[in-house]
Amino acid sequence: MLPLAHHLKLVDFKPLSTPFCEEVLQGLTSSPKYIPSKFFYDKKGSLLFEEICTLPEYYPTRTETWILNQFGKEIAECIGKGALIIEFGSGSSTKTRLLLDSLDTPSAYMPIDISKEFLEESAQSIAKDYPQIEIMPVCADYSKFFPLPEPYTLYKRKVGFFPGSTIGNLKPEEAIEFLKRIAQWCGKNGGLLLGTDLKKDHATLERAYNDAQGVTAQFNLNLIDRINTELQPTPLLSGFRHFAFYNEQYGRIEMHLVSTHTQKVNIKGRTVTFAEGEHIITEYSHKYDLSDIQLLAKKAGMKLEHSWSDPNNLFSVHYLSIL
Ligand code: AVI
Repeated sequence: MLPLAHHLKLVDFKPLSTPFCEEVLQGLTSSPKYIPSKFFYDKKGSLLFEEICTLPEYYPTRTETWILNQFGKEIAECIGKGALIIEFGSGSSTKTRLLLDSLDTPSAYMPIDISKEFLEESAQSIAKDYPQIEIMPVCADYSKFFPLPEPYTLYKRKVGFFPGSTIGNLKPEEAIEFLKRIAQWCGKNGGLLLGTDLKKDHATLERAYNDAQGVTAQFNLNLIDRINTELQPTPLLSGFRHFAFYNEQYGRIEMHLVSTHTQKVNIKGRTVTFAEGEHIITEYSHKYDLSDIQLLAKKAGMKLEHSWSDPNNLFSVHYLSIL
């Protein structure tokens, strides 16, 4: 990996994550059983997710990219000149480039990510391609509040960027808390550019999470491989199948793993049993229509100023101002 360029100073809050084993044990001894969706993203899971984003059935990534390209000028007008763009969970910063290309003289970009390795690489590459922009990478867990490092207060206008409909993976009450933290970080003159997946016919939604090539199934089942590998020598879970459906009542896709037979494993001295047909919840992916976003914004002390969508109303990008 390249060393960080001299002018790039990464601020490392050294975020600690709870050990995989403990969280898995807690989830598998709860009723109903669950595994937090953040555990999808080990090396293999991250590669599978990249593949999902290119699948014909998985429309969110290409549709959001289209929206950011198509409405770049209008988005730039909402954001205004000389803003500090703060991206939460910046990953490879691919969509950021589209945004930075459209913006009218952005001053600075602060990518925040829990993975230091990923962050260093992408910050380095953005710094090389956008030499006129100050890049301030921060390694931190944005699921909790922390004080943003200086000189962020120097920037009069601070705008958060949270694309990819990742907000959908939070429960509604968690999404409100997250938006409230963004409001605290970006302050009264600031805003948020947010990508969300829209509610639509169930067949389109369910196809996106049950692709013909079975990549989403592999992504889901990778959790079982992860448990079997990382919790060695004891767990040996087997015979799970992928299950994804749209839950109309909660407006969300749910991904589950279903045990096809009765089984028993030992995790850290605790016996975990699975009945035949028992489900483990692995992900919620909430879908929002415009009235849902308006309500969400209101509850978080924000106002929905503008929304952009594609001609098929598959996905939307919103600009929310902080009140
Ligand atoms: C990351 N997140 C927004 C994806 C989604 O659609 O909820 C994760 C995903 N799960 C299955 N396919 C994609």
